[in-house]
Amino acid sequence: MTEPVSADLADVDSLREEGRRKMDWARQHMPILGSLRETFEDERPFEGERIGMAMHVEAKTAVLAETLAAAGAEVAITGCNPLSTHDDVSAALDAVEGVTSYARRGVDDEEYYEAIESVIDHEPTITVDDGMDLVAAIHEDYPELIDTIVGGAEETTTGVHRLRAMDEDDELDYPVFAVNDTPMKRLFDNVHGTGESSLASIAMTTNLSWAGKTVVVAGYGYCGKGVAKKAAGQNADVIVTEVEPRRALEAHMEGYEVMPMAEAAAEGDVFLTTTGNRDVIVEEHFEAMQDGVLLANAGHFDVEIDLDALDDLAVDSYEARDGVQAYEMADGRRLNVLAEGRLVNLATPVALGHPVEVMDQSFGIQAVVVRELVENGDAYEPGVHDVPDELDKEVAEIKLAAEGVEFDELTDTQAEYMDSWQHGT
Ligand code: RBV
Repeated sequence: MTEPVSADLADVDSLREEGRRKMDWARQHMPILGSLRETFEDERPFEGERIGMAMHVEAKTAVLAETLAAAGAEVAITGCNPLSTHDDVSAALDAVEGVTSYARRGVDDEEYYEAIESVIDHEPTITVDDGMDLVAAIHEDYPELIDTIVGGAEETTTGVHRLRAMDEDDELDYPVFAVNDTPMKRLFDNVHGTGESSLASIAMTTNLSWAGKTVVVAGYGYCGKGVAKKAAGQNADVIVTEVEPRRALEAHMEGYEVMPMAEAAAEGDVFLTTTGNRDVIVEEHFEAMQDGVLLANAGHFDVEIDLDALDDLAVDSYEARDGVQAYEMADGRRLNVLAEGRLVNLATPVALGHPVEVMDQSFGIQAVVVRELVENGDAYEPGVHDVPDELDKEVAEIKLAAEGVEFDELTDTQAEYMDSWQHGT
């Protein structure tokens, strides 16, 4: 079991101050959570609930945790990636009434899972996950808690993918909302968030330019689309690799070059994986790459680039810059891996995660989904559930109101027309 982060850090007070400053900044740009928080503070709808969270513990996530606590919940949180925690934010969050944070940056696998167990020790009634590690640990090691768990929410593509596989096997024993799959999340967070923050993190970590580069984007799902679009927008030539024929065709029609990784390997200056699958860049690709290439991953887990094979091929390896590990090949070529192949937008030393505005949307959905579980949890069977469309629209409307954007409403005649099949030529 891990101690809360505050017990574990030197100079906690100044860390807290810095963490609080980051949270205050994020909060100023999160009108959706701000609006929900006002009602939550008045009504305290989560009184008596214990919310266990495993998420990237940085400023925006901290604002979500604080919002859930403001609604009356007892919140226990840890990280969902060994490198994405901001210790100052974790310390500031741990000082918030009703919140305990166990997140530390740079934990090893054992410490990572110990912190998850510490969260589970709070006996959560609701889980909020990013990647499904919390749901998995509860089902594997603490199944006795499942009876009192109302439900959960899952933030990311990989987590939803794992949950659906678990559900198919009839192994998922409580309801979980697929927050990732709802429009207000994935059309913004996955596309714009991943696109902007991955490129920003790579640029800040390397101080290198996008213009004039050839960027190979592996995977043309929502994340890959965002990365490809933003890289092209920064004047890079973009190559897309895909395994799904319609996505390959979409990328082709969008104007990108599409080719197998075996060919792209020799062409690229920067490689960015977004597939959610393992072994996307492997030995045969490393062998074909040019000197000086950058290798980075934007998928949830560090399985897309085969670092063991790269390590075996290398005659030397050294830290070329903070967050950049160079692997030198026998022929002198250097292949540079960012953030140990972990989520590049969150795991480099300078990474800040997705921009605040998109996380406000994703976390706005998280907050209303938790409210739905508290209010109507009994109505949901164990298994993966789509976010009810009304909740997704509610969050969109709060955001539009905050932006001062007005939009049209259907007239009664239009609504009737849309609902009928009788109107023809
Ligand atoms: N993500 N969180 C952040 N807190 O800064 N940035 C990205 C943050 C989430 C995003 O929603 C994505 O689905 C997930 O991280 C991948 O782990």
